[in-house]
Amino acid sequence: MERLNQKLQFMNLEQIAANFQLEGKVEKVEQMGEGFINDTFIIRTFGKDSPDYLLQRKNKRIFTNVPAMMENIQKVCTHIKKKVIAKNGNPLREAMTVIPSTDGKLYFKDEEDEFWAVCIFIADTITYQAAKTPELAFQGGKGIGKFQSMVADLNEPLTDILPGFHNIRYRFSQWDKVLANDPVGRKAKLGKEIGWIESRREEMLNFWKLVEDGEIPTRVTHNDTKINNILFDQNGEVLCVIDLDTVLNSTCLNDFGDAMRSYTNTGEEDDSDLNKVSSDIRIFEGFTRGYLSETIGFLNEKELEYLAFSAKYITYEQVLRFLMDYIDGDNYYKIKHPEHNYQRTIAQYKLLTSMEEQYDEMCRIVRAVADKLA
Ligand code: GN1
Ligand code: MG
Repeated sequence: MERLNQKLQFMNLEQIAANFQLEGKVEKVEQMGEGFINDTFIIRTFGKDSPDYLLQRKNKRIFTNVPAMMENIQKVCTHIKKKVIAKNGNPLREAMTVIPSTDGKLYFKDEEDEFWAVCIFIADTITYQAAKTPELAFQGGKGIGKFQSMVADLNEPLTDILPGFHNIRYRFSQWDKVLANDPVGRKAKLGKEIGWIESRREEMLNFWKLVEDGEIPTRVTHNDTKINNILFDQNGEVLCVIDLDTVLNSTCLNDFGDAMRSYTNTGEEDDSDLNKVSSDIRIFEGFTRGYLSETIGFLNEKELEYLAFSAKYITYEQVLRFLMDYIDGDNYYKIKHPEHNYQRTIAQYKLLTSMEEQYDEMCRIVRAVADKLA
């Protein structure tokens, strides 16, 4: 029975794939990855003449305007491709390629109103779940920096498909509502953890005020710069930044901070052994060197001043988001067990405190790297 269900699902996926302008004949469709948000599959085609493809069912509860999201992605990819071509690069490998549906849209909407999108699967690449060496972090930093510098002159407007995504003022408005409702009665036992959030509220809002006031500028940014969203080539260099669902206008600092949240963590994002979790300053330094080597030319003085802070900011935001989802009854992130969001919360909090302990050193590193490049 299990096998039969699998087969049925498999057949449905093939039918979904048939709605896109694919080259070659589909061999099979397989599940891929373990994203927290979307469902991802790989479409294998027969033979070497046609590429394989990534097929994604976009989470429409989170992405409430998939057509606008796909438009954003297309604008960014088209822009990057032009730059890659100008440098004699390979636009099919150094940029994502969105495949239109058979009726010429950037997505396909199925009978159940689910949204699907396809892009070319870039073969022969390497992805990492963690940055084990400063050298890898350096390359990752270059990759994100290069991405930001390539899209810095994108003039076409992007739709704000996730209003308030890394905006802590917006996150607090959600937080306050969830805590007031306490829908599954979890709040009472979480006094200490709620205190972690409240004791830093003002510090975080003070930072965000600089963004609101324009002292820290808003640019085109990726907003989900975890290391597994970067494709490396066989030489260990960054080929392409993927997972562009969250490309938005925001501050570059969020991309830096989110990368530091994932790259520098010596444990897992949801590690059950807190002793394994800490922020590795050597990785921070490696990434900073790579990142600033690509961005020093356009970042302003305030951005440099707050670069190290952004690591704390995004890690704090992630603690808040996981804890908020736990209090809310686990509606946002996919979970593997009932306490998963709580486990993620405390692991990310451990990471945050590790960053706080090393914050002066992080600031010193940013300054030293920037001065050297200036
Ligand atoms: C989500 O889908 P994924 O795993 O790349 C989330 C990020 C979080 C991350 C936590 C749209 O990213 O913001 O940082 O999980 N994406 C969205 O690992 O909420
Ligand atoms: Mg991802």
